[in-house]
Amino acid sequence: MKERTLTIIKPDAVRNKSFGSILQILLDKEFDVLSLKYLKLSKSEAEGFYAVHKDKGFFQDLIKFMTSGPVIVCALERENAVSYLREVMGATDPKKAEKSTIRANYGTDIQCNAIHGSDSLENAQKEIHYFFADYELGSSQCEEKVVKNEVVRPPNREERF
Ligand code: RTP
Ligand code: MG
Repeated sequence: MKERTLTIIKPDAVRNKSFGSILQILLDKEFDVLSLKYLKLSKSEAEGFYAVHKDKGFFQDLIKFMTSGPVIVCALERENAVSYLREVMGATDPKKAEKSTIRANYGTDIQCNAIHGSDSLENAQKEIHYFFADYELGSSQCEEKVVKNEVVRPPNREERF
């Protein structure tokens, strides 16, 4: 069944310019991109996103890391997207991750591990809506709404030029 999940390409992978390669891997693994944003998380956005870890010893370091530079947040769709993304990402600690995984190839250590992926379908829903409004998730949905409401439709390419 097709599922949606959320990935974040973390500040380390944006800083070292491996985000293009990571996105290409996801496309090659047949994830569809529903929406994508390049942004810098505020402290409160990062704290809210990782609230489940607020009592962990690594929480403050994690927030500092996640706000240290821009990230790319991306809503993805695929068959079994949640578990397959986790498989493609590899273990949290890149040193323990399977050799072919994104974290093994692009991560540095247990904190700077290049990529986030939702860990359950329920969290995926919550995390996608943390960053994206419904109308941002997929151009086909937008077009359908525009046509139904008989609002002015975006011109096609020929009409625009
Ligand atoms: P994520 O949520 O980012 O996909 O990572 P994950 O499920 O594999 O791991 P999780 O336990 O949820 O940890 C969230 C992120 O916190 C940082 N971390 N640092 N210093 C440490 O011991 C430590 N442990 C975790 C990592 O950036 C990890 O991905
Ligand atoms: Mg996690």
